[in-house]
Amino acid sequence: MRERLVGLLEKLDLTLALAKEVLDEDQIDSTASLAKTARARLAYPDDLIIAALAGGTGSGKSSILNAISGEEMADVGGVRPTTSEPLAVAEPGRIGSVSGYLDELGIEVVPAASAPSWLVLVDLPDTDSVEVEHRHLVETLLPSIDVVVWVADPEKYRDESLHSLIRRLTAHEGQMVFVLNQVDRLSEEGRAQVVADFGVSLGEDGLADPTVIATAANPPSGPALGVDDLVEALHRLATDPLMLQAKLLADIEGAASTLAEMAGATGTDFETRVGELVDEASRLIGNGETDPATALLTEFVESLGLPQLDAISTKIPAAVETAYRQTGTPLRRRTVFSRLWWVRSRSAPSHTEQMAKVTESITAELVDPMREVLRQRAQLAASVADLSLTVASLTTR
Ligand SMILES: Nc1nc2c(ncn2[C@@H]2O[C@H](COP(=O)(O)OP(=O)(O)OP(=O)(O)O)[C@@H](O)[C@H]2O)c(=O)[nH]1
Ligand SMILES: [Mg+2]
Repeated sequence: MRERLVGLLEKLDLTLALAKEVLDEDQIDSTASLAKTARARLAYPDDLIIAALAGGTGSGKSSILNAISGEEMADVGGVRPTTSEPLAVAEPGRIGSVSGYLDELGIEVVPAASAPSWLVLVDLPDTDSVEVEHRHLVETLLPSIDVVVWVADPEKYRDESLHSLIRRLTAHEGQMVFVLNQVDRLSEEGRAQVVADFGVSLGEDGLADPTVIATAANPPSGPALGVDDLVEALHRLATDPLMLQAKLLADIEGAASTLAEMAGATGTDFETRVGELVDEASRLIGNGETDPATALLTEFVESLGLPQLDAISTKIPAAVETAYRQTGTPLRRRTVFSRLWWVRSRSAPSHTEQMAKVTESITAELVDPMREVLRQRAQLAASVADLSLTVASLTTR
């Protein structure tokens, strides 16, 4: 499978190379960085997962990290938001294999002797903070992480700031686990109700079968609850050979559909329409009606609705003028000397020859460049379609 994923990333690179010819840099930025991240992910071990704790401030992310790693690694606080920089913990022996990848993401990784060897756990700043950069950090980091553990508490599990993020990530359902923390503050009955309602709210976001785990990671009294269940759920993901594949496929599928949208439809009737256009524009130019010809050509280019044709649009008046010169009319018009007019018109090319030259000129100046833009887009669209089909064939396997 690994080779197939590498092959798929090569296809994505080829598609990106075509996209660079057709689309603006900022349109392909996110896809390019996704390709880079996916490649980097394939380079680190697949017998461990990087899981990040995300969610609102005070929900208990740092407390869960401490409970799982068995040490007080992260600050747990009363002054919110407590965590402002992401922090990862890993078993000392695994640090070497992931520190490069995490370093690229700006995440410091520290050793925790009792952390499971198959898990690198990242404590993220909150997702609902007034500190906007936290949210930004979370949004840019999440695509690089294998599993996200969304942590909520009994008061905030229906918060829009959490659910708006989930709705954008439904394709990644298989890489998400939900935790309802601080259940020690609820009665037995209340726990079941809130867990069920959390599941309902996630269903409303578009998730088919979300995993919701009730925990009390750091209750003021009594033992921690549910942390083992969470570890078990994460272990299932870590040992699922299809998990990483599913994540990368979902990422690439998302990239392919974004590119497909931007590549747009190329319009199969272009050749028929352009043939009629050139005939009509040439007739107008032949009659000296250059302004209506310019308007007609401009309207046609605009009707194609492609920003890449803007440069051609601006060349239309000059191209019409060049075509008009092919009729020889400017000379005839400028001449007041009737004898010269007579000599010129006798030696002037026939009307049919003139019209052929006008058509040729319009084609060379405007239609051929339009064809080139459309050809590049068609190539991109074909490449994107090929990419999507390959993803689909691997997804259903
Ligand atoms: N009652 C109860 N309190 C908890 C539990 N887990 C955490 N807390 C408390 O909730 C508060 C916030 O916990 P943190 O772990 O710092 O929460 P956080 O999600 O990391 O918060 P930020 O870093 O601000 O995003 C602390 O006072 C914890 O002691 C729990 O299971 N039960
Ligand atoms: Mg914290």
